[in-house]
Amino acid sequence: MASTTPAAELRQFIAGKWEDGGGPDLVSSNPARPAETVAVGKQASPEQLERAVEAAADAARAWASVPMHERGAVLLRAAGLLEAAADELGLELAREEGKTLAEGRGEVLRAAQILRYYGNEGDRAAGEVFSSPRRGEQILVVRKPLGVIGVVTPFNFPIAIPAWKIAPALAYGNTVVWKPASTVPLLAQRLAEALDEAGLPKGVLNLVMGPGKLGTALVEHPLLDGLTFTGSTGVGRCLTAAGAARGVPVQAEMGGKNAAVVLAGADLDLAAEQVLFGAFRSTGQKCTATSRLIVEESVAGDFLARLTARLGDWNTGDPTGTSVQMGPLVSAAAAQDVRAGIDAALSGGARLLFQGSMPDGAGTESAFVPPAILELPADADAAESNPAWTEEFFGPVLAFRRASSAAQAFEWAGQGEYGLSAAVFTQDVTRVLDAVEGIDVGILHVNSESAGADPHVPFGGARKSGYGPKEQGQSAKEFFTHTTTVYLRGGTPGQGPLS
Ligand code: UN1
Repeated sequence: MASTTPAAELRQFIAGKWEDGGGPDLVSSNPARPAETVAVGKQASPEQLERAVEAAADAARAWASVPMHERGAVLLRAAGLLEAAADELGLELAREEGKTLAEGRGEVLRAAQILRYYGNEGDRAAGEVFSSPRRGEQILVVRKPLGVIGVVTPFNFPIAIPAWKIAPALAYGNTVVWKPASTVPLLAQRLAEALDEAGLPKGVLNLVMGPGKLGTALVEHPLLDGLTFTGSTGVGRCLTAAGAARGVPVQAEMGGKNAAVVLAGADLDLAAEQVLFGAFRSTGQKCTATSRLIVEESVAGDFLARLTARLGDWNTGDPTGTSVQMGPLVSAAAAQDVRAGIDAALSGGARLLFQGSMPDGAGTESAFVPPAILELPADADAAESNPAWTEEFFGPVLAFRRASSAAQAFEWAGQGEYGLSAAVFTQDVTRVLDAVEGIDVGILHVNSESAGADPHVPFGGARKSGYGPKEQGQSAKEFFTHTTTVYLRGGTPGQGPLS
Protein backbone atom coordinates (compact mmCIF):
# COMPACT_ATOMS: atom_id res chain seq x y z
CA MET A 1 0.00 0.00 0.00
CA ALA A 2 1.34 3.41 -0.90
CA SER A 3 2.60 5.41 2.04
CA THR A 4 0.33 8.22 0.89
CA THR A 5 -2.78 6.39 2.17
CA PRO A 6 -4.44 9.08 4.32
CA ALA A 7 -4.64 8.39 8.04
CA ALA A 8 -8.09 7.42 9.29
CA GLU A 9 -9.73 9.51 11.99
CA LEU A 10 -10.21 7.84 15.38
CA ARG A 11 -13.28 8.53 17.49
CA GLN A 12 -14.91 7.25 20.64
CA PHE A 13 -18.39 5.69 20.60
CA ILE A 14 -20.46 6.66 23.62
CA ALA A 15 -24.22 6.42 24.12
CA GLY A 16 -24.78 5.87 20.40
CA LYS A 17 -22.71 8.90 19.27
CA TRP A 18 -19.27 9.14 17.71
CA GLU A 19 -17.20 11.85 19.38
CA ASP A 20 -13.61 13.07 19.50
CA GLY A 21 -11.56 11.83 22.42
CA GLY A 22 -10.96 14.33 25.21
CA GLY A 23 -7.54 12.95 26.21
CA PRO A 24 -4.00 13.08 24.81
CA ASP A 25 -3.09 12.15 21.22
CA LEU A 26 -3.71 8.61 20.02
CA VAL A 27 -1.75 7.54 16.95
CA SER A 28 -1.57 4.11 15.39
CA SER A 29 1.31 3.62 13.00
CA ASN A 30 2.31 0.91 10.56
CA PRO A 31 4.95 -1.28 12.23
CA ALA A 32 6.39 -2.19 8.82
CA ARG A 33 6.73 1.52 7.90
CA PRO A 34 6.92 3.51 11.12
CA ALA A 35 6.65 6.86 9.31
CA GLU A 36 3.20 5.90 8.06
CA THR A 37 0.33 6.89 10.34
CA VAL A 38 -2.59 4.47 9.95
CA ALA A 39 -5.05 6.29 12.19
CA VAL A 40 -4.99 9.34 14.42
CA GLY A 41 -7.20 10.94 17.05
CA LYS A 42 -7.38 11.49 20.80
CA GLN A 43 -7.64 9.06 23.70
CA ALA A 44 -10.82 8.88 25.75
CA SER A 45 -10.78 11.10 28.84
CA PRO A 46 -11.80 9.83 32.30
CA GLU A 47 -15.04 11.80 31.89
CA GLN A 48 -15.77 9.93 28.64
CA LEU A 49 -15.14 6.59 30.32
CA GLU A 50 -17.58 7.63 33.01
CA ARG A 51 -20.25 8.53 30.46
CA ALA A 52 -19.60 5.28 28.58
CA VAL A 53 -20.24 3.18 31.68
CA GLU A 54 -23.31 5.21 32.58
CA ALA A 55 -24.66 4.81 29.05
CA ALA A 56 -24.15 1.05 29.23
CA ALA A 57 -25.89 0.93 32.63
CA ASP A 58 -28.79 3.04 31.35
CA ALA A 59 -29.25 0.77 28.31
CA ALA A 60 -28.94 -2.52 30.21
CA ARG A 61 -32.54 -3.12 31.25
CA ALA A 62 -34.13 -2.40 27.90
CA TRP A 63 -31.53 -4.46 25.99
CA ALA A 64 -31.99 -7.44 28.31
CA SER A 65 -35.70 -7.45 27.52
CA VAL A 66 -35.22 -7.45 23.71
CA PRO A 67 -35.93 -11.02 22.46
CA MET A 68 -32.73 -12.94 21.83
CA HIS A 69 -33.65 -13.40 18.16
CA GLU A 70 -33.85 -9.63 17.72
CA ARG A 71 -30.54 -9.09 19.46
CA GLY A 72 -29.07 -11.77 17.25
CA ALA A 73 -30.43 -10.10 14.11
CA VAL A 74 -28.18 -7.10 14.81
CA LEU A 75 -25.15 -9.38 15.06
CA LEU A 76 -26.09 -11.11 11.80
CA ARG A 77 -26.39 -7.78 9.99
CA ALA A 78 -22.99 -6.69 11.35
CA ALA A 79 -21.50 -9.99 10.14
CA GLY A 80 -22.75 -9.22 6.63
CA LEU A 81 -21.18 -5.77 6.74
CA LEU A 82 -17.79 -7.18 7.80
CA GLU A 83 -17.94 -9.83 5.07
CA ALA A 84 -18.67 -7.20 2.44
CA ALA A 85 -15.73 -5.09 3.62
CA ALA A 86 -13.27 -7.96 4.27
CA ASP A 87 -10.73 -6.84 1.67
CA GLU A 88 -10.40 -3.28 2.86
CA LEU A 89 -10.59 -4.13 6.56
CA GLY A 90 -8.03 -6.91 6.04
CA LEU A 91 -5.67 -4.38 4.51
CA GLU A 92 -6.21 -1.92 7.37
CA LEU A 93 -5.57 -4.74 9.82
CA ALA A 94 -2.30 -5.69 8.09
CA ARG A 95 -1.19 -2.06 8.08
CA GLU A 96 -2.11 -1.45 11.70
CA GLU A 97 -1.10 -4.73 13.37
CA GLY A 98 1.49 -6.21 10.99
CA LYS A 99 0.03 -9.62 10.11
CA THR A 100 -0.10 -10.55 6.44
CA LEU A 101 -2.88 -9.45 4.16
CA ALA A 102 -4.20 -13.03 3.91
CA GLU A 103 -4.23 -13.40 7.69
CA GLY A 104 -5.79 -9.95 8.11
CA ARG A 105 -8.61 -10.73 5.68
CA GLY A 106 -9.04 -14.16 7.25
CA GLU A 107 -9.36 -12.57 10.67
CA VAL A 108 -12.09 -10.18 9.51
CA LEU A 109 -14.04 -13.14 8.10
CA ARG A 110 -13.48 -15.02 11.33
CA ALA A 111 -14.96 -12.10 13.28
CA ALA A 112 -18.00 -12.28 10.99
CA GLN A 113 -18.26 -16.04 11.57
CA ILE A 114 -18.28 -15.48 15.33
CA LEU A 115 -20.98 -12.81 15.01
CA ARG A 116 -23.03 -15.29 12.98
CA TYR A 117 -22.63 -18.04 15.57
CA TYR A 118 -23.95 -15.85 18.39
CA GLY A 119 -26.41 -14.15 16.07
CA ASN A 120 -28.14 -17.54 15.84
CA GLU A 121 -28.08 -18.16 19.59
CA GLY A 122 -31.84 -17.60 19.80
CA ASP A 123 -32.31 -20.91 17.95
CA ARG A 124 -30.49 -22.87 20.67
CA ALA A 125 -31.57 -24.06 24.10
CA ALA A 126 -31.88 -21.15 26.52
CA GLY A 127 -31.88 -23.06 29.80
CA GLU A 128 -32.64 -26.39 31.45
CA VAL A 129 -35.62 -28.17 32.94
CA PHE A 130 -35.17 -30.58 35.87
CA SER A 131 -37.73 -32.94 37.27
CA SER A 132 -38.98 -32.18 40.75
CA PRO A 133 -39.28 -34.64 43.64
CA ARG A 134 -42.69 -33.03 44.33
CA ARG A 135 -45.90 -33.59 42.40
CA GLY A 136 -47.18 -30.74 40.26
CA GLU A 137 -43.82 -29.00 40.04
CA GLN A 138 -41.01 -28.54 37.54
CA ILE A 139 -37.66 -26.92 38.18
CA LEU A 140 -36.39 -24.56 35.50
CA VAL A 141 -32.96 -23.03 35.23
CA VAL A 142 -33.17 -19.80 33.26
CA ARG A 143 -30.27 -17.61 32.18
CA LYS A 144 -30.01 -13.88 32.72
CA PRO A 145 -27.40 -11.34 31.63
CA LEU A 146 -24.93 -9.98 34.18
CA GLY A 147 -25.51 -6.36 33.17
CA VAL A 148 -22.63 -4.07 32.18
CA ILE A 149 -19.58 -5.93 30.88
CA GLY A 150 -16.12 -4.37 30.49
CA VAL A 151 -14.25 -5.82 27.52
CA VAL A 152 -10.47 -5.35 27.39
CA THR A 153 -8.82 -6.77 24.27
CA PRO A 154 -5.25 -7.32 23.01
CA PHE A 155 -3.47 -6.13 19.87
CA ASN A 156 -2.85 -9.51 18.26
CA PHE A 157 -6.37 -10.25 17.01
CA PRO A 158 -7.73 -6.71 16.76
CA ILE A 159 -11.15 -7.75 15.47
CA ALA A 160 -11.62 -11.51 16.09
CA ILE A 161 -10.99 -11.51 19.85
CA PRO A 162 -13.24 -8.46 20.38
CA ALA A 163 -15.92 -10.24 18.35
CA TRP A 164 -15.66 -13.39 20.42
CA LYS A 165 -16.21 -11.41 23.60
CA ILE A 166 -18.66 -8.76 22.42
CA ALA A 167 -20.90 -11.10 20.38
CA PRO A 168 -21.81 -13.41 23.28
CA ALA A 169 -21.98 -10.48 25.71
CA LEU A 170 -24.59 -8.80 23.51
CA ALA A 171 -26.43 -11.95 22.43
CA TYR A 172 -27.05 -12.92 26.06
CA GLY A 173 -28.40 -9.44 26.79
CA ASN A 174 -25.50 -7.57 28.39
CA THR A 175 -24.32 -4.09 27.49
CA VAL A 176 -20.64 -3.38 26.88
CA VAL A 177 -17.90 -0.85 27.47
CA TRP A 178 -14.93 -1.86 25.34
CA LYS A 179 -11.32 -0.78 25.69
CA PRO A 180 -9.17 -2.18 22.86
CA ALA A 181 -5.36 -2.24 22.85
CA SER A 182 -4.16 1.25 22.04
CA THR A 183 -1.90 -0.07 19.23
CA VAL A 184 -4.91 -1.24 17.15
CA PRO A 185 -7.72 1.31 17.66
CA LEU A 186 -8.73 1.50 13.98
CA LEU A 187 -9.92 -2.11 13.74
CA ALA A 188 -11.82 -1.63 17.00
CA GLN A 189 -13.54 1.36 15.48
CA ARG A 190 -14.40 -0.67 12.38
CA LEU A 191 -16.15 -3.38 14.43
CA ALA A 192 -18.04 -0.79 16.47
CA GLU A 193 -19.04 0.99 13.23
CA ALA A 194 -20.41 -2.27 11.81
CA LEU A 195 -22.47 -2.94 14.95
CA ASP A 196 -23.71 0.65 14.98
CA GLU A 197 -24.70 0.47 11.33
CA ALA A 198 -26.38 -2.87 11.96
CA GLY A 199 -28.78 -1.11 14.32
CA LEU A 200 -27.51 -1.60 17.86
CA PRO A 201 -29.55 0.66 20.18
CA LYS A 202 -27.66 3.53 21.79
CA GLY A 203 -25.55 2.75 24.84
CA VAL A 204 -25.55 -1.02 24.24
CA LEU A 205 -21.95 -0.91 23.00
CA ASN A 206 -19.53 1.85 23.99
CA LEU A 207 -15.96 2.12 22.75
CA VAL A 208 -13.26 3.99 24.65
CA MET A 209 -9.72 4.03 23.30
CA GLY A 210 -6.58 4.66 25.28
CA PRO A 211 -3.90 3.24 27.56
CA GLY A 212 -4.14 0.43 30.11
CA LYS A 213 -5.22 2.69 32.94
CA LEU A 214 -8.63 2.96 31.26
CA GLY A 215 -8.99 -0.79 31.76
CA THR A 216 -8.15 -0.42 35.45
CA ALA A 217 -10.66 2.42 35.81
CA LEU A 218 -13.22 0.19 34.11
CA VAL A 219 -12.82 -2.78 36.47
CA GLU A 220 -12.95 -0.44 39.46
CA HIS A 221 -16.12 1.28 38.31
CA PRO A 222 -19.06 0.71 40.69
CA LEU A 223 -21.52 0.19 37.82
CA LEU A 224 -19.51 -2.64 36.24
CA ASP A 225 -20.96 -6.17 36.56
CA GLY A 226 -18.25 -8.25 34.86
CA LEU A 227 -14.99 -7.92 32.97
CA THR A 228 -13.57 -10.09 30.21
CA PHE A 229 -9.90 -9.74 29.29
CA THR A 230 -7.37 -11.28 26.95
CA GLY A 231 -3.73 -10.27 27.15
CA SER A 232 -0.60 -10.59 29.22
CA THR A 233 -0.48 -12.62 32.41
CA GLY A 234 0.69 -9.61 34.46
CA VAL A 235 -2.18 -7.36 33.43
CA GLY A 236 -4.70 -10.22 33.63
CA ARG A 237 -3.78 -10.98 37.22
CA CYS A 238 -4.02 -7.30 38.23
CA LEU A 239 -7.48 -6.97 36.66
CA THR A 240 -8.59 -10.26 38.20
CA ALA A 241 -7.47 -9.12 41.67
CA ALA A 242 -9.16 -5.75 41.22
CA GLY A 243 -12.40 -7.46 40.17
CA ALA A 244 -12.26 -9.92 43.06
CA ALA A 245 -11.75 -7.07 45.53
CA ARG A 246 -15.07 -5.62 44.36
CA GLY A 247 -16.91 -8.91 43.90
CA VAL A 248 -16.97 -8.46 40.11
CA PRO A 249 -16.49 -11.66 38.08
CA VAL A 250 -13.51 -11.58 35.73
CA GLN A 251 -12.74 -13.85 32.82
CA ALA A 252 -9.06 -13.62 31.85
CA GLU A 253 -7.31 -15.41 29.02
CA MET A 254 -3.58 -14.99 29.50
CA GLY A 255 -0.29 -16.65 28.67
CA GLY A 256 0.79 -19.79 26.89
CA LYS A 257 4.05 -21.63 26.30
CA ASN A 258 2.68 -24.16 23.87
CA ALA A 259 4.56 -27.23 22.75
CA ALA A 260 4.53 -29.16 19.51
CA VAL A 261 5.59 -32.75 20.08
CA VAL A 262 6.80 -34.70 17.04
CA LEU A 263 7.10 -38.44 17.64
CA ALA A 264 8.83 -41.19 15.70
CA GLY A 265 6.52 -42.45 12.98
CA ALA A 266 4.79 -39.09 12.51
CA ASP A 267 4.06 -37.72 9.06
CA LEU A 268 7.11 -35.44 9.11
CA ASP A 269 6.17 -33.25 6.14
CA LEU A 270 2.77 -32.56 7.62
CA ALA A 271 4.35 -31.91 11.03
CA ALA A 272 6.96 -29.53 9.55
CA GLU A 273 4.27 -27.50 7.82
CA GLN A 274 2.04 -27.32 10.89
CA VAL A 275 4.91 -26.42 13.23
CA LEU A 276 5.91 -23.69 10.79
CA PHE A 277 2.37 -22.27 10.80
CA GLY A 278 1.97 -22.64 14.56
CA ALA A 279 5.24 -20.96 15.41
CA PHE A 280 5.53 -18.23 12.81
CA ARG A 281 2.14 -17.17 11.49
CA SER A 282 1.15 -13.80 12.89
CA THR A 283 4.87 -13.44 13.71
CA GLY A 284 4.38 -15.79 16.66
CA GLN A 285 2.07 -13.28 18.35
CA LYS A 286 -0.72 -15.65 19.39
CA CYS A 287 -1.29 -16.94 22.88
CA THR A 288 -1.74 -20.31 21.14
CA ALA A 289 1.48 -20.04 19.08
CA THR A 290 3.93 -22.94 19.18
CA SER A 291 6.94 -21.76 21.17
CA ARG A 292 8.37 -25.13 22.24
CA LEU A 293 9.34 -27.87 19.83
CA ILE A 294 10.03 -31.32 21.26
CA VAL A 295 11.09 -34.01 18.83
CA GLU A 296 11.80 -37.64 19.53
CA GLU A 297 15.54 -38.13 19.10
CA SER A 298 15.31 -40.78 16.37
CA VAL A 299 13.55 -38.40 13.93
CA ALA A 300 14.98 -35.08 15.15
CA GLY A 301 17.56 -34.60 12.38
CA ASP A 302 15.14 -35.57 9.63
CA PHE A 303 12.39 -33.35 11.02
CA LEU A 304 14.64 -30.31 11.47
CA ALA A 305 15.91 -30.66 7.90
CA ARG A 306 12.32 -30.53 6.62
CA LEU A 307 11.35 -27.64 8.88
CA THR A 308 14.35 -25.50 7.99
CA ALA A 309 13.86 -26.27 4.28
CA ARG A 310 10.31 -24.89 4.57
CA LEU A 311 11.60 -21.90 6.52
CA GLY A 312 14.04 -21.16 3.70
CA ASP A 313 11.03 -20.13 1.58
CA TRP A 314 9.41 -18.15 4.38
CA ASN A 315 9.94 -14.43 3.72
CA THR A 316 9.75 -11.74 6.35
CA GLY A 317 8.73 -8.31 5.08
CA ASP A 318 6.01 -5.72 4.62
CA PRO A 319 2.85 -7.77 5.29
CA THR A 320 0.93 -5.98 2.54
CA GLY A 321 3.48 -7.09 -0.05
CA THR A 322 3.18 -10.20 -2.20
CA SER A 323 5.41 -13.24 -1.43
CA VAL A 324 5.63 -12.30 2.22
CA GLN A 325 4.74 -14.98 4.77
CA MET A 326 5.54 -13.04 7.93
CA GLY A 327 5.25 -9.38 8.85
CA PRO A 328 6.85 -7.39 11.66
CA LEU A 329 6.08 -7.51 15.37
CA VAL A 330 3.35 -5.08 16.40
CA SER A 331 5.94 -2.39 17.28
CA ALA A 332 9.65 -1.73 17.42
CA ALA A 333 9.45 -1.94 21.22
CA ALA A 334 7.91 -5.43 21.02
CA ALA A 335 10.66 -6.47 18.59
CA GLN A 336 13.27 -5.13 21.00
CA ASP A 337 11.82 -7.31 23.77
CA VAL A 338 11.94 -10.40 21.53
CA ARG A 339 15.57 -9.68 20.56
CA ALA A 340 16.45 -9.27 24.24
CA GLY A 341 14.74 -12.62 24.93
CA ILE A 342 16.81 -14.34 22.23
CA ASP A 343 20.01 -12.82 23.68
CA ALA A 344 19.08 -13.99 27.17
CA ALA A 345 18.38 -17.50 25.84
CA LEU A 346 21.77 -17.59 24.08
CA SER A 347 23.51 -16.40 27.26
CA GLY A 348 21.72 -19.23 29.06
CA GLY A 349 23.39 -21.80 26.79
CA ALA A 350 20.92 -22.04 23.88
CA ARG A 351 22.33 -22.45 20.38
CA LEU A 352 20.91 -20.70 17.31
CA LEU A 353 19.89 -23.51 14.95
CA PHE A 354 18.18 -21.33 12.39
CA GLN A 355 17.53 -17.68 11.78
CA GLY A 356 15.73 -16.23 8.76
CA SER A 357 16.81 -13.10 6.93
CA MET A 358 15.76 -9.56 7.72
CA PRO A 359 13.85 -7.72 4.99
CA ASP A 360 16.05 -5.47 2.83
CA GLY A 361 16.92 -2.25 4.58
CA ALA A 362 15.45 -3.25 7.98
CA GLY A 363 17.79 -2.86 10.93
CA THR A 364 17.75 -3.88 14.56
CA GLU A 365 15.83 -0.71 15.43
CA SER A 366 12.92 -1.90 13.24
CA ALA A 367 9.88 -3.95 14.24
CA PHE A 368 11.16 -6.94 12.24
CA VAL A 369 12.56 -10.10 13.83
CA PRO A 370 13.00 -13.02 11.42
CA PRO A 371 12.05 -16.57 12.52
CA ALA A 372 14.49 -18.18 14.94
CA ILE A 373 14.94 -21.74 16.24
CA LEU A 374 17.03 -22.13 19.38
CA GLU A 375 18.27 -25.51 20.56
CA LEU A 376 18.31 -25.69 24.34
CA PRO A 377 21.18 -27.34 26.24
CA ALA A 378 20.99 -31.13 26.65
CA ASP A 379 21.34 -30.70 30.41
CA ALA A 380 17.77 -30.72 31.78
CA ASP A 381 18.32 -28.08 34.47
CA ALA A 382 20.00 -25.71 32.03
CA ALA A 383 17.25 -26.27 29.46
CA GLU A 384 14.39 -25.90 31.91
CA SER A 385 15.67 -22.65 33.39
CA ASN A 386 16.36 -21.10 30.00
CA PRO A 387 14.04 -18.13 29.33
CA ALA A 388 13.20 -19.52 25.88
CA TRP A 389 11.67 -22.51 27.71
CA THR A 390 9.99 -20.68 30.58
CA GLU A 391 8.91 -17.29 29.23
CA GLU A 392 6.34 -16.31 26.66
CA PHE A 393 8.37 -14.21 24.18
CA PHE A 394 5.31 -13.53 22.02
CA GLY A 395 7.41 -13.54 18.87
CA PRO A 396 8.76 -15.84 16.14
CA VAL A 397 11.04 -17.91 18.37
CA LEU A 398 10.94 -21.68 18.77
CA ALA A 399 12.80 -23.40 21.63
CA PHE A 400 13.84 -26.91 20.55
CA ARG A 401 14.68 -30.02 22.62
CA ARG A 402 15.29 -33.67 21.73
CA ALA A 403 13.37 -36.22 23.82
CA SER A 404 14.42 -39.84 24.33
CA SER A 405 10.82 -41.13 24.38
CA ALA A 406 7.20 -40.11 23.94
CA ALA A 407 6.73 -40.17 27.71
CA GLN A 408 9.59 -37.72 28.22
CA ALA A 409 8.26 -35.49 25.43
CA PHE A 410 4.80 -35.33 27.02
CA GLU A 411 6.28 -34.59 30.43
CA TRP A 412 8.31 -31.70 28.98
CA ALA A 413 5.28 -30.40 27.10
CA GLY A 414 3.49 -29.97 30.42
CA GLN A 415 6.27 -28.10 32.20
CA GLY A 416 5.66 -24.63 33.60
CA GLU A 417 2.61 -22.85 34.86
CA TYR A 418 0.76 -22.45 31.57
CA GLY A 419 -1.55 -24.99 29.97
CA LEU A 420 -3.19 -23.34 26.99
CA SER A 421 -2.60 -25.53 23.95
CA ALA A 422 -0.36 -28.27 22.59
CA ALA A 423 0.09 -30.11 19.29
CA VAL A 424 1.07 -33.76 19.01
CA PHE A 425 2.24 -35.30 15.75
CA THR A 426 1.97 -39.08 15.58
CA GLN A 427 0.20 -41.82 13.61
CA ASP A 428 0.02 -44.07 16.69
CA VAL A 429 -3.40 -44.06 18.34
CA THR A 430 -1.99 -45.27 21.63
CA ARG A 431 0.31 -42.25 21.82
CA VAL A 432 -2.66 -40.02 20.96
CA LEU A 433 -4.58 -41.43 23.91
CA ASP A 434 -1.52 -40.98 26.15
CA ALA A 435 -1.37 -37.34 25.08
CA VAL A 436 -5.07 -36.73 25.73
CA GLU A 437 -4.65 -38.15 29.21
CA GLY A 438 -1.17 -36.91 30.01
CA ILE A 439 -0.85 -33.36 28.66
CA ASP A 440 -2.80 -30.94 30.82
CA VAL A 441 -3.95 -28.26 28.37
CA GLY A 442 -7.18 -26.54 27.45
CA ILE A 443 -6.73 -27.26 23.73
CA LEU A 444 -4.99 -30.27 22.22
CA HIS A 445 -4.32 -30.57 18.49
CA VAL A 446 -3.50 -33.96 17.04
CA ASN A 447 -1.61 -33.58 13.75
CA SER A 448 -2.44 -29.90 13.41
CA GLU A 449 -0.84 -26.67 14.62
CA SER A 450 -1.26 -25.47 18.21
CA ALA A 451 -3.10 -22.29 17.16
CA GLY A 452 -6.62 -21.93 15.79
CA ALA A 453 -10.04 -21.97 17.39
CA ASP A 454 -13.52 -22.68 16.04
CA PRO A 455 -16.28 -20.42 17.34
CA HIS A 456 -18.66 -23.19 18.40
CA VAL A 457 -16.38 -25.05 20.83
CA PRO A 458 -14.81 -24.06 24.17
CA PHE A 459 -11.60 -22.03 24.07
CA GLY A 460 -9.25 -21.41 26.97
CA GLY A 461 -6.41 -22.80 28.98
CA ALA A 462 -5.79 -25.17 31.83
CA ARG A 463 -3.86 -24.18 34.94
CA LYS A 464 -2.47 -20.60 34.99
CA SER A 465 -3.27 -19.78 31.38
CA GLY A 466 -6.76 -18.64 32.16
CA TYR A 467 -9.03 -17.52 34.94
CA GLY A 468 -12.77 -17.99 35.02
CA PRO A 469 -15.01 -19.81 32.55
CA LYS A 470 -13.87 -20.73 29.05
CA GLU A 471 -14.72 -18.61 26.03
CA GLN A 472 -16.70 -19.25 22.84
CA GLY A 473 -19.32 -21.82 21.94
CA GLN A 474 -21.81 -22.59 24.70
CA SER A 475 -19.05 -22.09 27.31
CA ALA A 476 -19.42 -18.34 26.85
CA LYS A 477 -22.78 -18.62 28.61
CA GLU A 478 -21.00 -19.54 31.82
CA PHE A 479 -19.42 -16.12 32.04
CA PHE A 480 -21.92 -13.83 30.34
CA THR A 481 -25.01 -15.07 32.19
CA HIS A 482 -26.03 -16.14 35.65
CA THR A 483 -28.81 -18.59 36.43
CA THR A 484 -32.11 -18.28 38.23
CA THR A 485 -33.49 -21.61 39.45
CA VAL A 486 -37.27 -21.49 39.27
CA TYR A 487 -39.37 -23.92 41.35
CA LEU A 488 -42.49 -23.82 39.24
CA ARG A 489 -45.88 -24.98 40.54
CA GLY A 490 -49.37 -24.26 39.41
CA GLY A 491 -52.39 -24.51 41.71
CA THR A 492 -53.43 -27.53 43.73
CA PRO A 493 -51.39 -30.54 42.52
CA GLY A 494 -53.08 -33.67 41.26
CA GLN A 495 -56.06 -32.04 39.51
CA GLY A 496 -54.70 -32.25 35.94
CA PRO A 497 -56.03 -34.56 33.16
CA LEU A 498 -53.19 -37.07 33.75
CA SER A 499 -53.66 -37.45 37.49
C1 UN1 B 1 -6.06 -18.64 17.55
O1 UN1 B 1 -5.30 -19.50 17.97
O2 UN1 B 1 -6.36 -18.57 16.36
O3 UN1 B 1 -4.70 -14.06 22.26
C2 UN1 B 1 -6.68 -17.65 18.44
C3 UN1 B 1 -4.66 -15.08 21.58
C4 UN1 B 1 -5.78 -16.10 21.73
C5 UN1 B 1 -6.49 -16.33 20.46
C6 UN1 B 1 -5.87 -17.38 19.65
N1 UN1 B 1 -6.74 -15.63 22.72
O4 UN1 B 1 -3.76 -15.26 20.81
